Amino acid sequence: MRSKPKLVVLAIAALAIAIPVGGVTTADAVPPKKANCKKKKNSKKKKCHPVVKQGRMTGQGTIDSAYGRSHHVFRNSICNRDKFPDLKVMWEGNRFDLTEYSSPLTCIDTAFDEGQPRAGFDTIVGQGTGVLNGEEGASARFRFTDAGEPGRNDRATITITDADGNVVFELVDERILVGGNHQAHRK
Ligand SMILES: [Ca+2]
Ligand SMILES: [Ca+2]
Repeated sequence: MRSKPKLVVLAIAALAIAIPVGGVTTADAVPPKKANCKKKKNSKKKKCHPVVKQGRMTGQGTIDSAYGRSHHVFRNSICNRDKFPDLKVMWEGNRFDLTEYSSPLTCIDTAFDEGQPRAGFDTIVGQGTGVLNGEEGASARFRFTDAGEPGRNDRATITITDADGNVVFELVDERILVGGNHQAHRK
């Protein structure tokens, strides 16, 4: 009957795992940020787009908006990585350079069609810190979509905030109508 105490210990261990302290697991306490989820209209449910782990997007675009004519460039934005931040945004004599991602770049496959070449995704979502007109401490959130060719159907969403937290530039789902092209790549 030597195995009995061992069984009791195992049972207690199993109970300890099943009932987390305070009834809240770590996963509950820190909900993951889901850049790929959007709340559906007239529904409490969120629709989540598939996240793609491999690929990259390159692109640039010129847009006329309430902030004047702007130009954005990203030369090599790699899915699921936080290396090589390279977003530049220029408008009306202002310039923002992304210098660090605050989380890995998310690549998602939405209802848009990236066209050729097939990349398996069409949209990148990212955020990070950077330099605004030579001053550090600014930040940006952005979302770029490749909707195939020509580039005029590609989309850009950008919010740039200065070191004091003021929004200094914003595009919300604007088509790149003046010129440019976003291009998703599988590798
Ligand atoms: Ca798609
Ligand atoms: Ca495109």
